[in-house]
Parts: sequence; structure tokens; C-alpha cells
Amino acid sequence: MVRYNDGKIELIKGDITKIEADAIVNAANTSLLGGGGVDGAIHRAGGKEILDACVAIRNKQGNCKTGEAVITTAGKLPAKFVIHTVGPVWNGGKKKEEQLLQNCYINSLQLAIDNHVKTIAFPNISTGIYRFPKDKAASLAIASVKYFLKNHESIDKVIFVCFDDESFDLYQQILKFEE
Ligand code: AR6
Repeated sequence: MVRYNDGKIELIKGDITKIEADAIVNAANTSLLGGGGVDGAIHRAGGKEILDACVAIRNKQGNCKTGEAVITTAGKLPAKFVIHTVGPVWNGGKKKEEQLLQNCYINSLQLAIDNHVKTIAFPNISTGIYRFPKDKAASLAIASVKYFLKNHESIDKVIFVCFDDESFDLYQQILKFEE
């Protein structure tokens, strides 16, 4: 684990389902009904309560649009909440993918504040099944989070949880360079 930004940003390599933050973020899809990757891991480890809460949200508002976020219980996970956000599928960069990915981070953080969340952990949204280039995604994630933290005092800590070495190294390089 490495700390940056006066301790407000933490970088961890590992499994987000194990993180004891107020909220962990899920890289979901528009259906909110689960899938592979980190979404599958979160639903598996958190249990049926999370899916039930997602179904209830769907029944109210329908699909969750790309770039938007919703919040549920974290079921059996050590976190209190799961914030489900839908990253963009990478299509070469001409379909507003970069803006949509930034929206995921900003909307998740805003929802966190609305729910009095002080510590929040993010996976590397869109960089798996949705094929967003890892280097671009890391830069956008860090820039969005830093911008948000500058303007919102109530979040104590943002944890970036990288699952693979490549993303961990990219985050480390960018965060170190900007210290
Ligand atoms: N903890 C932290 N990060 C993880 C974990 C984990 N347990 N497992 C995977 N990752 P992906 P996407 C990393 O594919 O690209 C699902 O089917 C993974 O290495 O989970 O946004 C959804 O339902 C990668 O760096 O999400 C959607 O249909 C990152 O999490 C679709 O995949 C994101 O990879 C979303 O695709």
C-alpha cells in the first residue's frame, strides 16, 4: 500500500471485495444484474442482498446509463455500501468514452458524499471486459479524483485498487510523478 496526496489517496494491489471502506465501487453494466470481472466477484462475495437491491432500483428507474451511478447495501462484504457505476465500452475514443469514464468517478464520488461516505475504493473501471486503454484510464481516474477532492472536503480517503501489475505500475508512476 502506498499513500499520496497528503494521505487522501491510497494505492493498493489486490481484491476490492476484501476492502474495509465505507463504500466500494463496482464496474457494472447498464442492466445492474451482475456479470463477469469485478462485478461477478462483488456479487459472489456480497451475496443475494446486493442483487435484490439492484433489482429494486431497476424496477424503479430502469437501466443505469453509462457514466451514471447507483448505491446499494454491500451485503456480506466488509464495506457498508456498493456504488455501481457503468463504464463506457472502448470504441476507439470517438464515442465520448473519456468524458463518460470521468463521469463514472465524479458521479460515484457525489453519490458517496450524499450518503455520508468518508472512505471509498475504486477498481480500474472499464479496463477489463470493456477494453479501455489502461494508461488513459489511469490518468483520467486520478485526474477526476484529485479534482473532486480539491473541491469536496468531506471525503477522507480514496483507495485505488488495482488487480493487475500493469495497472498498479501505471498508477504508481502517475501518482509519484504528481506528488
Ligand atoms: N478486485 C479488483 N479489481 C478487479 C477484480 C477484483 N476482485 N476483478 C477484476 N478486477 P472488468 P469493465 C479488475 O472487466 O472493463 C462485467 O461483466 C480487472 O482486472 O471487471 O468495466 C460487467 O457486468 C480490471 O482492471 O470491468 C460489465 O458487463 C477492472 O477490474 C463489464 O464486465 C475492470 O474490469 C464491465 O467491464
